[in-house]
Amino acid sequence: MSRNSQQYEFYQFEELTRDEIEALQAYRLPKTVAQALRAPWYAEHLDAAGIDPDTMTSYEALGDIPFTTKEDLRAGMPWEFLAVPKTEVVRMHYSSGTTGLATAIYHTAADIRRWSECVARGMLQVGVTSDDVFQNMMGYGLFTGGLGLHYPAELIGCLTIPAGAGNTTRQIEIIRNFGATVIHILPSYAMRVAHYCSKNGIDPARDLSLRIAFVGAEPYSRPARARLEQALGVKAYNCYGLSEMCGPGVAMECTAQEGLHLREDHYLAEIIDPDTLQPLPDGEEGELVLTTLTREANPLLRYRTGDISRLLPGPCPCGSQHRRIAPILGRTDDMLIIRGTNVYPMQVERILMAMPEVGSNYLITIETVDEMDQMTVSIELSEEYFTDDVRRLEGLRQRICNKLQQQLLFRPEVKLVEPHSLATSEGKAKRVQNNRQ
Ligand code: DLL
Repeated sequence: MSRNSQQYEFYQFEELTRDEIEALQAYRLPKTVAQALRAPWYAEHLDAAGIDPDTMTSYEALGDIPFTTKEDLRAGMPWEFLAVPKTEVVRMHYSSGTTGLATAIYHTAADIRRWSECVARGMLQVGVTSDDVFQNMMGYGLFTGGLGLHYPAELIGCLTIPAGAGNTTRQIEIIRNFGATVIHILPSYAMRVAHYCSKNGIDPARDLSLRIAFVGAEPYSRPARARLEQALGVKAYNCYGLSEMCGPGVAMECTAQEGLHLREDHYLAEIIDPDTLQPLPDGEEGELVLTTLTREANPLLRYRTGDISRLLPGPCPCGSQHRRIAPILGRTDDMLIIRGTNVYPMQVERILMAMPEVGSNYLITIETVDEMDQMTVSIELSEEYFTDDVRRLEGLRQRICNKLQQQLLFRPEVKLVEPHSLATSEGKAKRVQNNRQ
């Protein structure tokens, strides 16, 4: 018999009213500031900024607190941000470091429990039950994608399979043998699994028992999600997070799939203009800034995530009153400035993934040619469309160039390549190669 979400005590926080959420935030913010003051870094910097935790009882007061950046975390490595004695720490994760030196984040036992409950709420919200068989196809280890969904799945009572990333033959074998119904996977890896299935005559909708995929850790567009859902016969729910904020589960999609609900009783969110650092109103795109509200070991105040999103105004059709963010468009440091135009790889992906002629992988290369920036998009063709007919290929190439030009306001070079010929990686996909001088 399946248990429903109401039977999990921690699920009640999902059902708070707007007033209750805001009251809880106002109650927790001064406590979090006081906790942060136990860390040497914040003791020094908050004192210098004249911050008194007792006055931090409103969203507006938050604006007085200085931002914390990834550079600050690096400068404070390894212990400056730790707010509890080392003996109280039970786990450490290390951020992937794709944009520079990695940083450590520490957790007490209570931090781990709260993190698990946050993620479990997101899983329950889309209908995961203790009857589900959950196969975690994300890397285990310092990366938070593995353990970050493992414990929540166990908390719900799922049969939990720590498959880890890669080895697609074995993944499919396990899905089949043990009847996995829910998976957690990187979007780029999901498309490789889909390709493996089609190459081996497996129709996931018919031959596998999958129904839900939690997909995150890297940006992907709506058309890419539609492809993934179709190819694997699942409903795919976006899951966002970052190591600095525990990991996955900061925000997750509900069944309405109209944005990702923040777990606002644990994270306070702001959107700022990354240039002026001023807060932006709901609905405007900018950098997501997060403050932890319950973390003991590593409280972070106004942490600049570097991720571009917006707070979605208005209530969600699902009824939850936790606010939503739009899917992440990219990182501030992913933004390419080409001939004076700002370009996010996701803008390119949205166009490509909506075209059935295009396969699942693409690579943007930036070079300097005659002292000018040149952007080349190498695009895999889909297997159905792959042809020797040069005229047809040239027609398609021109069509893609035109669509990209309309979006980007300059004309990139487009190269069509064979299906599955671009390099793939076990971890997060690399979409941009910057060879600019
Ligand atoms: O990627 C945590 C995670 C694991 C999230 C599994 C979701 C699922 P990091 O390795 O520290 O942590 O990388 C964090 O990845 O700042 C975003 O730029 C990006 N990212 C994470 N989730 C999404 C998403 C994990 N759903 C960085 N959409 C973040 C877009 C995402 N980007």
